[in-house]
Amino acid sequence: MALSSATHTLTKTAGTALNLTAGIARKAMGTEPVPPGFTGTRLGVCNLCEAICGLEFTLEDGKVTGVRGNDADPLSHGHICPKGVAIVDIYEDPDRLRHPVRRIGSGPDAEWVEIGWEEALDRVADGLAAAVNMHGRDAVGIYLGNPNAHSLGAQTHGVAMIKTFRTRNKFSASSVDQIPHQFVAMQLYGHQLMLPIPDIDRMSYFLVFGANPMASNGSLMTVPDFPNRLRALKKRGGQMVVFDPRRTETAKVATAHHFVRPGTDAVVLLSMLNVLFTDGLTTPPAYLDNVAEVERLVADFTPEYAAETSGVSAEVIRQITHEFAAADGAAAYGRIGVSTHGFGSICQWAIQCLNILTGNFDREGGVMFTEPAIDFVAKKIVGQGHYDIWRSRVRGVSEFAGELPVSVFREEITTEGEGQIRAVLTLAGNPVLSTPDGKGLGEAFDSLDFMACVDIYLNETTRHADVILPPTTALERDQYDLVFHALAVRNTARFTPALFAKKKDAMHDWEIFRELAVRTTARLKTKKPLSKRLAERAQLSVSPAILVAALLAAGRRTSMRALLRNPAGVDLGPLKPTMPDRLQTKGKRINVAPELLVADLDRLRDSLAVPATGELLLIGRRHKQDCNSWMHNSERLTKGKPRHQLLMHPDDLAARGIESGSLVQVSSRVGSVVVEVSGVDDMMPGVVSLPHGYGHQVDGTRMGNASKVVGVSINDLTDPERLDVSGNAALNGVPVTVASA
Ligand SMILES: Nc1nc2c(c(=O)[nH]1)N[C@H]1C(S)=C(S)[C@@H](COP(=O)(O)OP(=O)(O)OC[C@H]3O[C@@H](n4cnc5c(=O)[nH]c(N)nc54)[C@H](O)[C@@H]3O)O[C@H]1N2
Ligand SMILES: Nc1nc2c(c(=O)[nH]1)N[C@H]1C(S)=C(S)[C@@H](COP(=O)(O)OP(=O)(O)OC[C@H]3O[C@@H](n4cnc5c(=O)[nH]c(N)nc54)[C@H](O)[C@@H]3O)O[C@H]1N2
Ligand code: SF4
Ligand SMILES: [Mo]
Repeated sequence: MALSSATHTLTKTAGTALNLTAGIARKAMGTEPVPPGFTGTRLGVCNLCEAICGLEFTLEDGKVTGVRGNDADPLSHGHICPKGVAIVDIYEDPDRLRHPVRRIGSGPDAEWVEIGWEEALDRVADGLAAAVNMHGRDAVGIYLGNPNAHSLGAQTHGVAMIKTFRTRNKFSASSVDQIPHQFVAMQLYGHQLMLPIPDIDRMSYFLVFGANPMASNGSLMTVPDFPNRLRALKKRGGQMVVFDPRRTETAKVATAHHFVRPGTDAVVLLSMLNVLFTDGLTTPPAYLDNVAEVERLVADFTPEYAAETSGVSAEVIRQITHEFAAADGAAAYGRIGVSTHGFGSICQWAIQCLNILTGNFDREGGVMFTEPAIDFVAKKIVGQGHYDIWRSRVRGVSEFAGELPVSVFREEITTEGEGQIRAVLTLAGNPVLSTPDGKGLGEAFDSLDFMACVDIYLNETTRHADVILPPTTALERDQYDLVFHALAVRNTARFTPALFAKKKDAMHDWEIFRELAVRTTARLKTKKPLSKRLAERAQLSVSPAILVAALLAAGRRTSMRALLRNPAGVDLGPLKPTMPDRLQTKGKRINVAPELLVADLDRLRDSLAVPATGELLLIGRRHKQDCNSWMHNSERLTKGKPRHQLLMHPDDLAARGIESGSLVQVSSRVGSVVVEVSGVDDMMPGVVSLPHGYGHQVDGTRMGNASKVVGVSINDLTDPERLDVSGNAALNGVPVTVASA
C-alpha cells in the first residue's frame, strides 16, 4: 500500500474527530444506540419500501419484542404493513452474513469460508485493481441494486466510491425501473430528478396507469398509508380510475378499472391528449413552448385508433379525458407497468402533458414538486442528467446520466475485445433475479476474472462472487431518507439514529465503500497524486450523519438539532406551487415537444399491430408480503397460501386444454420455465402474470426459509433486447407461449 500508516491515520483522524463530536452531542440528547439489556421503547424507521413509515420498537432485555407504526410521525401517521414488522427478522436472521466470506471451488460444490475484514477488503481491492491495471478502467463493471436508495450511507458514500473507478460500465436497477421518468424530467423540466408528485390528500381525480399501490405502497410517490388516503379521497367524492391488464388489489378499490393490453398505454395516453385538443379542454400555463406541435403530433392518435390495439374503447377514452379535465384537482400517474414497458418514456411524457395541459401541473390537488429539507436539485448535488454522451461497446446503446442499461451487462462481459468487463462489483443488488435474462447474466458472471459483492446474503447473484462483504443492516444504521423525502406527498424531514450499536467486528456500508475506494486506488498503476488521494480518504471518512447535518444547515429548512429533538420527524407543510421559478430549463420554460420523444413516435406507430390470435403477453406482479427478491427468509412473510403461480384467464386455459393448478411450460424468445398455473378472471384475456423475485432453487444457494419458497424467475423469460428509448428494460408485455408441462 502506498499510503504510509501515518498519513493513513492523519486523514482518518479528520473525519473521526468530527464523527466523535457528533457522537458526544448525540449522547447528550439521548439518541445513542440502546445499551445492552435495554427495556423500553425507541423510535425507528422502515426502509423496506418507498413509504418510509415511522416505527416504534418495544424492547425487552435488549431484544425487540414489538414493532408498531409511530402515530406521531408527520408523514406516516402510525401506518405499518407486514413487511415493517418483519424488519426485525433481517436483524435476527441467522442466515444473514455477518462476516466477509470467500468462495473456494465453484458451482454446487463451492465452499464459503469466513475471512477477516482486512483480508477481504485487500482481496477485493487486488481483484478490481488487477482488472484495471491489465485492461483499463472499463474492465470493472459495477451494478447498484435497489436497497442503495434506502440506505443513507450508500447514498452519501456510494456515489463517491464509484466515481473513483471512472468506468463507463456502470449499471443499476434504475434501468429496470424508473429511468423513463428521469429521462422525461430532464427534457421537460431541465433536471432528471424533478419528478412531480400527485397531491393525493387534496385531489379529486386520480388517474393511475400500471401501478398497484395497495400492494407496493407507492413508488415515485412516497405515500405511507395509501389505503387510508384513498378512503379519504373517495369520502370527499373523488374518484380513482385504474388502467391495468390485471384487476389488482388497487383496481378492486378503484371507482373504475379498465383492462389495457400490455405495452399499448402510450397510444391510449396520446389519444387522451388528442381528445383534449379536439374537444377544447386545454388550459396550458404561459411558460410552455410547442403546444401546437404536440397538437399536431397527436392528431392521428384518435381514440378509435387507440381502441384498435389497446382493448380500451374509444368511448371510455373520451369519457375519462373529459372527467379528468373537468375535475377540481386531478393527477395522472404511471408506474412500473408503464415504466418498464417498450414505450415507457412516451407514457411518461404523455402523462406529464395530460397534467400540464389541463392546468393540473403545479397546482394544489394536482401534481407538484416537493421542497425537501435537502434539495439536491436546487443545491446541484446531483447533475441534471445527460444522454448519449457515449454508447455501449457491443450494442451501441446510449448511456443515460452516466449509466448504461443493465440489459447490456451480459454482452459487455461475454464479448471479447477492448473495454470488455473482466471484474464485477455489485452493491446491494440481485440482478440474476431482477434483470432480463438474469440466468444468462449469472452464467456470464462465472466467466469473470473476479467478482465481489457488498451484500448481506448468499443468493442467486452473490454465489458467483469470489468475496462477499456484508455491511450492517437497517437497525444498526442512522437513517435519513435523502431520496424519499424528495418524492413524498408532504414535505417532512426525519433523522433516525441507529437502534443498535454496530457489533465489534462489523462495518457499515459507507465504511466498506471508503476502504474499497482507498485500497483500490492505491493499487492502480496510474495513480492519482497523493494529495488527491488523501483528500478523498478524508472526505470518505466523514460519517453520513455529519454530511446530513451539513446539508440540512445549507438548506435552512430545519437542522440536525431540531431533528434529534423530534425523532418522530418534523412537518414542513403540504406541497405548494413553485413554478416556473424552480424550472432548471433555459429561460424557465417547458418545451412540451422534446426532440428525443417526438422522434420515438414513429417506432410506436410501427410497433402497433392487432394481436395475433392465441398470443399471450407476460406481465409482472408484486405482493404486499414480498420485497423484490430478498425477503423470503422471513417466515412471517412467506407463510400462508403460495403466491408464485402464473395467473391466466380461465378462457385462455380452456383454449389450451389446461387445468388450473397444473404445471405449465412458459416459453419466450429467451428461455423457458415450468410453473404452476392458476386460472383467475382478474386477468385480462390474452395476458399472463408472474411475480418477480422468485426462483431461489439454484445450487442450494439459499439457506433457511427461502430455500423452501417455490417459484420461478420471471426474468428467465424477459428479454434484454426489448428496450425503451431511454434504455430502460421492457419487462412487461413479453410475448410468451403456455403449454401443459
Ligand atoms: N420482471 C420484473 N423484474 C423486475 C421488476 C419487475 O417489476 N418485473 N422490478 C424491478 C425493480 S422496480 C427493481 S427496483 C429491481 C430490484 O433489483 P435489485 O436491486 O437487483 O434486486 P433486489 O431484489 O432489490 O435485491 C437487493 C439485494 O440487496 C441485498 N440487500 C438488502 N439489504 C441490503 C443492505 O442493507 N445492504 C446491502 N449491501 N445489501 C442489501 C439483498 O440481499 C439482495 O441481494 O427489480 C426489477 N426487476
Ligand atoms: N410489497 C412490495 N412493495 C414494493 C416492492 C415489492 O417488491 N413488494 N417493490 C418496490 C419497488 S422497487 C417499486 S419500483 C415499487 C413499484 O410500485 P408499483 O408500480 O405500484 O408496483 P407493481 O405492483 O409492480 O405495479 C405495476 C402494475 O402494472 C401492471 N402492468 C403490467 N404491465 C402493464 C402495462 O403494460 N400497462 C399497464 N397499464 N399496466 C401494466 C401490473 O399488473 C401491476 O399491477 O414497489 C415498491 N414496493
Ligand atoms: S409500507 Fe413500506 S415503509 Fe411502511 S412498513 Fe410497509 S414496507 Fe415499511
Ligand atoms: Mo424499484
